[in-house]
Amino acid sequence: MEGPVRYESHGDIAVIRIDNPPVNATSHAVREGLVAAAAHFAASPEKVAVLVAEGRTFIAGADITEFGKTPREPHLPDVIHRIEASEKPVVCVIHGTALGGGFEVALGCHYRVMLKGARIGLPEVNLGLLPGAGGTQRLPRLIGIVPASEIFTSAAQVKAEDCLALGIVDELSTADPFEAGMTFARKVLAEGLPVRRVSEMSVPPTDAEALAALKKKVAKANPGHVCHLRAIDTAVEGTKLPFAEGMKLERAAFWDMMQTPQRAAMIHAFFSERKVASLPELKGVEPRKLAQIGVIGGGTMGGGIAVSCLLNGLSVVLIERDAEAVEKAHNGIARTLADSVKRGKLGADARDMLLADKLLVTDDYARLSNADLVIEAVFESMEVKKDVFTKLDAVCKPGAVLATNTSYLDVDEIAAMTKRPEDVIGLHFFSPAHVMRLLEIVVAAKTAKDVVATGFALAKALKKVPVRAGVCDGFIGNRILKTYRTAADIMVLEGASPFQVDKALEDFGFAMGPYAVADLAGIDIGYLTRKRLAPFRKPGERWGEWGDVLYEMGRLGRKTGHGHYIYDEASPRGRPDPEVEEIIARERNAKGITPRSFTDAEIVERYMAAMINEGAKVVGEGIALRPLDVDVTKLFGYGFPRFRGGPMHYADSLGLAKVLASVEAAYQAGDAIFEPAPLLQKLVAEGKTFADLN
Ligand code: T1G
Repeated sequence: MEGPVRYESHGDIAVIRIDNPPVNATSHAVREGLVAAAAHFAASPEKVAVLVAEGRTFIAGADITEFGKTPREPHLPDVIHRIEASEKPVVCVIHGTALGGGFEVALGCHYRVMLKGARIGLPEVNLGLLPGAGGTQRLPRLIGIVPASEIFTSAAQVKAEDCLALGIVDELSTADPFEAGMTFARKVLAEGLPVRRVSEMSVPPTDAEALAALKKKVAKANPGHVCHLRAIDTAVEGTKLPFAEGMKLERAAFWDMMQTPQRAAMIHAFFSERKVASLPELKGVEPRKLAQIGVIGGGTMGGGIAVSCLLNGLSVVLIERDAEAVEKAHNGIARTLADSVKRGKLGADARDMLLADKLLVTDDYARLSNADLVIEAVFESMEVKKDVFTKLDAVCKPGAVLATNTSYLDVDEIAAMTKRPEDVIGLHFFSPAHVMRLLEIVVAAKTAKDVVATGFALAKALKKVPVRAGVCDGFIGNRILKTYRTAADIMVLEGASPFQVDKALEDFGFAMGPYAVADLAGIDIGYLTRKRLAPFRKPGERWGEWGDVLYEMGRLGRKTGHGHYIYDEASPRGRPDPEVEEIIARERNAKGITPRSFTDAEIVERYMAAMINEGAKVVGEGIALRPLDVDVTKLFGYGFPRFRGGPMHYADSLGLAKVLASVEAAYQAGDAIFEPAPLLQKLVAEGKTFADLN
């Protein structure tokens, strides 16, 4: 048999091997190969078949690159039906990750062996889909509707031991897939184990209360998504029917989800997350060694960066200005690690080892002499940064990478302070740095290629999503944030309530609206940003100043229990403060503005137009390589709703001509921030999309 599926005969045992790198996805060729192998097995003397996969993992799902294209027969449900219908037992061996259609293939086999360390999952909801090859019909028959629904609505990966305990698999093994399969097949032969079809099993009784509670939890955890609850309904309604009817119901639901913009958006997010990490310019470029990391500053960012390094196997030397600050920084890191232990993310012994062997907090710069990469995370002042980089230039070994965690300052200017600007790079982490996955890698004019490669290697080591950014004020993320944040302020000045703005954007899918975010980040941050940007404002540019009033009133947001919202026992998540509306009304008055009402749709349109237009400028100027880099930045660093794919993907879904019209309308209203991006105008003129530039 040619192709990615091979058939081998080992006496009474047939071995069917799937070999479709990188993750054995069930591409068209694999599906055809499995159908041929099933037919061959039926016609051959072997008495039992073992299904295994080559490489690092069993089938990791349907081939996502085929989605959105015309589906080709055989479809996966039919392939699995043929395997399950076999009159002779079929055993599969799961290693690595059996996900989505891969796990559904396993559910179609009569027996499942799992290697220790392997995991299964049904992550289709991460792609805006639901299991479409029997997952919602077979898994409930094996373990019940509620446990099955927990698996396919959480997209969680279930460990081997738990799979055995749940009855999802029959045996665990520490052998390699082939040996594990052969051993179990011999047992099937020796004990005469029969064909056992999951589709013929009856569904265990369902605890209606538990099901209702799960639906409530799922709806709350996935606001705006359509696939999660549809998956549960499909399992519940489908398993009330004969299996084949249930499969039809699942298929219909699957195709409904396939047509949704959410599916397109989430698959765009899936592949974009991977594309940002592989830069053509870094092909064949070896990163420098990364074992010991230096961190300058033990505050919120420095401490978080140190924890992220420690939790991912790197040793850390953290520098603070004096003994008191050293102790404070050490205790801060110890507290964060203790929290990881409490949440079961880290063992107590491992924590003790990290603090004892992997972390050194000191005020002695000389201890950085062995560091491979040093990340400066001190106060955002160019003077302070320059002082630090002068010291680093003196103590760090040749070839050490010198990085700044600045969130907007000029990295070229910082690099120029050293005798080795080619070794300087920006590594912009997001708070909390040991949690937030985004890492903006800011490439300065003189940064060497292998230093860029080292930044990306660090991102991989820290399990971050790296986005390459050029040097400008605020790089990709914060530069765009400034613009749409100002657009929101202008709408408030014109009459919208900040609370309406937040609600409209939260309904659109953002985890938090801009004013709730301002309260979380701290009103003082916004105040300092406005002060810093004041000298650069263009004539006629409008901005909101009520934040300065809140600042002067000492209302700094959540940290003081009062910002735009009031945070107290009655409302820990905050309730709108009517006094803020009064402060804004006074500002409108002072500026001679007659307020008007806004619809939620208008707020979203104007806010997104600002974001997309600035995104187009960032791509047009080469600060971001492609529109997908802007999407990934907003998805992983700024709470952009994943089911909309990111601002640039969202723009394509709206139609760029429509977006440009919104931008031009706002620009004609006199706001310089809406000056149309040349790239947006060009794409509209050429009838192209942002996707064409990815
Ligand atoms: N289809 C096509 N390509 C895939 C793929 C897939 N399912 N999974 C991974 N790749 C590519 C990926 O783009 C990358 O390519 C390379 O493999 C390595 O991936 C009917 C409809 C398996 C845990 O959602 O979660 O089945 O960038 O960098 O970090 O019900 O990939 O090298 O060119 O991520 O080791 C359900 C998706 C599909 C699993 C490995 N399955 N994949 O992680 O490597 S829907 C999924 C993953 C479905 C049925 C439905 C991860 C991984 P490139 P990687 P990794």
